[in-house]
Amino acid sequence: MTRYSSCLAFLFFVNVVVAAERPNVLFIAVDDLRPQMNCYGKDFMRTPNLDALASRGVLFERAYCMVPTCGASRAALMTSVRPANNRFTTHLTWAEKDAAGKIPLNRHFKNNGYTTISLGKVFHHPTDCTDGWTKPAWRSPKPGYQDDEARKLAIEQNKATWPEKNSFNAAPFESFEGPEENYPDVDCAREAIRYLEEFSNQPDQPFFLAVGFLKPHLPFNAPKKYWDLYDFDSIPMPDNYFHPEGAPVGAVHNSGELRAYAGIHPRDPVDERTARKLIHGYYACVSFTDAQIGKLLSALDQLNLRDNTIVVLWGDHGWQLGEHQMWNKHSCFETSMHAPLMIVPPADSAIRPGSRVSSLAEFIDIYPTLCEMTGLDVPEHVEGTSLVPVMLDPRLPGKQFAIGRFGAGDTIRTDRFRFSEYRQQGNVSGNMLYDHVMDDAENVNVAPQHAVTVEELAHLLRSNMGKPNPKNNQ
Ligand SMILES: [Ca+2]
Repeated sequence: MTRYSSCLAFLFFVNVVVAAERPNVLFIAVDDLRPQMNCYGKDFMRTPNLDALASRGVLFERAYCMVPTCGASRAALMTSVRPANNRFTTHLTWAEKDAAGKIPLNRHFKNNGYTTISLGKVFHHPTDCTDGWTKPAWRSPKPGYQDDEARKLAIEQNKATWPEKNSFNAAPFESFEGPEENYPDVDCAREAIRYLEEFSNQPDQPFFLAVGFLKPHLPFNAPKKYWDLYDFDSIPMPDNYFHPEGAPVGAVHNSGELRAYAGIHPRDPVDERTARKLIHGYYACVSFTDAQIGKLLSALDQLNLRDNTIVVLWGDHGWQLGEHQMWNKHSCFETSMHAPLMIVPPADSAIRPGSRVSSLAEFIDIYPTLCEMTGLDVPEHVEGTSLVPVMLDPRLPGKQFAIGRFGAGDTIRTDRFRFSEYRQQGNVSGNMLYDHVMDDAENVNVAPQHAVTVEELAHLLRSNMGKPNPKNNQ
């Protein structure tokens, strides 16, 4: 053996040994899940598995997405690059285009010896950053609606009633009495367990298994038994089913995503009965997804993978369930930006199970956090900071601000305030300030009364927000 080849053999050996000791990662994304769980203080929610997950690890009480829409949020999280007005802007964002040359999280793990698998919705596009996966990303072929006749009829009725709509979806909810295996998310959990079984037979090979559930994204389609966990008659309307006072033009949207669905008027406020039905459907879908996550956690236990597997759970952004008479995401309000984040460490960690971190966290922080927890280097381009210090000691002050954006708005959250600034043709066209000590529902814009705070926060926002992508300037 030459000195060169023995050196290579040694390096290979070191790599294998280190890789074998590295913890696995089960990376769970839940589409459009806001912190609507029992463990986030919503004590009427039936989310036993998510609550159990929180008790196994660390719950971030104030984690924020970077952009409240699917593709853009996921691209920022998966690359740890801040969004800008020409980077990560829509639900159709491609991470590999808007962050070309940056190593995405999946590829970083693959490059470091992990088997990386994508099941369900992880990136918005299944073929985004595809060379970061060991196998092509997999999605269930099962249909989202179980009653296909009802689906077709609803679309026709939608077209006939409101031909002025731009697109025509079926009903925004479905309660199904048949077998739950017919839904794509159940199929996705089944596939994930199949992989976990495979991985449990290869204990020396670390894995990064990404599993992206589709619910509670619209339409709120779930088996009837999950709807039955909640009583329609006791579902309340939001306390603030009205527009916020003094919000600038463009801050409040018209819930366009919802309005494509059958039975939803193209412009008028959603009537109270439909609003409560939507809220009921969202709750049902949260519990439905909770049950799928429970299957994954049980499989981890049964396959003896629990002790050496990090579990990360994130919803890709918040959701307005009628607050400010808005539905969907797509705003700079707290309801759109605030999202669930939980991280469960391996068994030998010094991180205390059941910890809650109340300091601010940004979704770009997930990437370097996972690097630190698995002993991987942090690539130079990464803009987030590891959350491990606050996970070890939740009393630490943590991040001083969380910055995000949507459309023409840039927004910053500090411990006390949320401040957002809107631009047209590069000039500031409006702003809004909410004092969370006085008004945590963000009902009254107090920017006009707090000029000094506005100036300070505008400066903090502008000096720390994402840099535009020079390649996207036309
Ligand atoms: Ca989403």
